[in-house]
Amino acid sequence: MCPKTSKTTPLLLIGGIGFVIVLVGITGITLINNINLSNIIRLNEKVASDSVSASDNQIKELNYVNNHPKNIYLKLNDTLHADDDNSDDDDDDDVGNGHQGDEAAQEPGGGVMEPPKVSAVIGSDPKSYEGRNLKQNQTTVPASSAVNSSASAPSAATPAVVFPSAATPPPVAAASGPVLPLGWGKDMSNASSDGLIDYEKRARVVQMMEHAWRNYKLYAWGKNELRPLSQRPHSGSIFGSYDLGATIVDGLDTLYIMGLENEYREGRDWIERKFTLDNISAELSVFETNIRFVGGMLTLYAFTGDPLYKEKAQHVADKLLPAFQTPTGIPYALVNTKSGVAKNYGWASGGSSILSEFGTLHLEFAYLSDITGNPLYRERVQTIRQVLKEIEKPKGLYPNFLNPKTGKWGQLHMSLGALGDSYYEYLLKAWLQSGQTDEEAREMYDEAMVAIMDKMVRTSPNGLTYVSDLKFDRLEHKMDHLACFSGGLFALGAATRQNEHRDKYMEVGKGITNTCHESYIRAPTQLGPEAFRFSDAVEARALRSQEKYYILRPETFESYFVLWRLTHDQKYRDWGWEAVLALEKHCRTPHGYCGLRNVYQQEPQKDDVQQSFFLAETLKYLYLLFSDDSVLPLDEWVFNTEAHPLPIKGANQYYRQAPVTLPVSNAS
Ligand code: DMJ
Repeated sequence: MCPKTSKTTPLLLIGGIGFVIVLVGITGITLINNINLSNIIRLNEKVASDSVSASDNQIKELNYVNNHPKNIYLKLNDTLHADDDNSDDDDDDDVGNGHQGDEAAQEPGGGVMEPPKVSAVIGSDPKSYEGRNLKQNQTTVPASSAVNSSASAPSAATPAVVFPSAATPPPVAAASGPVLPLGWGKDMSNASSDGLIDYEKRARVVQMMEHAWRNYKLYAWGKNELRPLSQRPHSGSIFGSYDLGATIVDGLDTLYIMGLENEYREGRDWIERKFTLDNISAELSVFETNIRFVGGMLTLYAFTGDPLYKEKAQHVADKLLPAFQTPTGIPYALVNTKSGVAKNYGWASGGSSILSEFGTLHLEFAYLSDITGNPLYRERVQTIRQVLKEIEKPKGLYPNFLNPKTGKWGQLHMSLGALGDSYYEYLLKAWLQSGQTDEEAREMYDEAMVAIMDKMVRTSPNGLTYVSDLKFDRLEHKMDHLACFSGGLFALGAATRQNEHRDKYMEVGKGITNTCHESYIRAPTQLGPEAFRFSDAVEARALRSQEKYYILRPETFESYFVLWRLTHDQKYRDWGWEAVLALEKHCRTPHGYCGLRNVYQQEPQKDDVQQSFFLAETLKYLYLLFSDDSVLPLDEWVFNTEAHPLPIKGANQYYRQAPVTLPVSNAS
């Protein structure tokens, strides 16, 4: 034994040394190749640690092929043209293609698809508006005909998955079933046959989204927002330091629409395993939590049919319900997720609730009732509606403050910007969401907007249309950036009903959008200030230091998008592209996007906050601006105020209505 051992020992030693040399060599090469990937590795470690308990069968089948909104058309046409001899097999050519002063401050292409057609009054009038149409056929397809019909392997027409960035990390865990065939590479090689997709510009927006998401993942994963300069989480946001993943929930539908599959999977996975409001004692804004978390989850549920999102939406909404326990049913602004204690902001006029907050719950709560079968949520917002319908309105206008105990108005301040804005938005959109059956909402919208046009919309000496705030009887000739969404709102009001106000709505909508663009191009940064004023001396410029900032807000781009869809006037895309370039020049940093402290400086200081709405809204609207009209068509989808698209009842197969059940919520 011993001699044998002594002979073999040197051989083993030599062999071992050789093995170690080879191993070190391989490792060295690998390290060199990966030296610039350290951040990605770090990122994947972070995700992997989150994923440690997730087994494959916990990852729900995503079923993009059948459920992705871009494929609605393929499926619809498969159904509608099944017997159509004229249809060719060219599917390959189808391209999937603060409101309250917050912090006090959407193809076809060849094949069976026809080019987008339209109606002037969306969904009802066969004539085009200004010769432009959206989509003529408003088709309802039984849910069974398209959704979940085949979780099959990708067909020959399914393009390879090509992701824009080599830095995209691998999936956390493989999902069973087909993989997302969004076909970015095919789109690019096929070029636009109908001229409606601006591939290059849209790809740039996708890259921006990747950059924003990647850095959020690196430095703030699971936290609410990112501080790009300090490369750490932003705990001073409206959702505080609680790990609610606001950027994940807010940005996830944008990832889905853009086809960023890996990123989408990571976000869904985080929501499944980490997102909860149980066992935390957070004092949350009812409004912000609703529009970002409930709204985000509802859109994801509509897109995917994944019950996870329905459950989470209901979970969040239930946490908000205690805020509605007031004598009038007008909810408080803030609610503690543990105790259920609710209250209003100390600064709000005489303990008032805020119009843009309690008035911006209707879309989400109504849809939640329809997909859960629980009427309770709709009842809550219907109560708010009745209070607002019956209350006397000074000069036909809605003041920003309403006391939830007395049901009386607070200070007579009216605004289409901070504190008022999205209330008006939800009147029109509740009617649209209902399939244009909620006439009460449309009437309230028309009455309010006619009063606003009369009392608050003005034209500057040089012809700029703006909507001014009104304080008691005095116009303050100032317009908030937040009010820039109203260009699109007026235009959408015009495009959806042929009434006596239609031409005026369109004129005002275009005018406001133009003015907001002016507020951008009059700043050296080409980005617009938080508020801008009109006087004999200035037009569309901020005067006060505290209104010169830009926090990555979306409202102006939202109006560019809506006006583009309704008119196809190239200028709206040009304006959007100007904005993309300005964002890239001034707001992009190596680690995400920041707002600016003063848009009038050549080299403005950055604010070190990447707002969650930058991913939810700003980049989504810019992406849709460069997409064709079949991506989230406006006669099938209505956007909540955080740009989360919700399906239109009777017009959209993804509405996913549930049978009505008895109320089950125990949180009322
Ligand atoms: C978003 O949260 C929503 O658009 C809200 O209605 C207003 N404020 C921000 C974006 O600026």
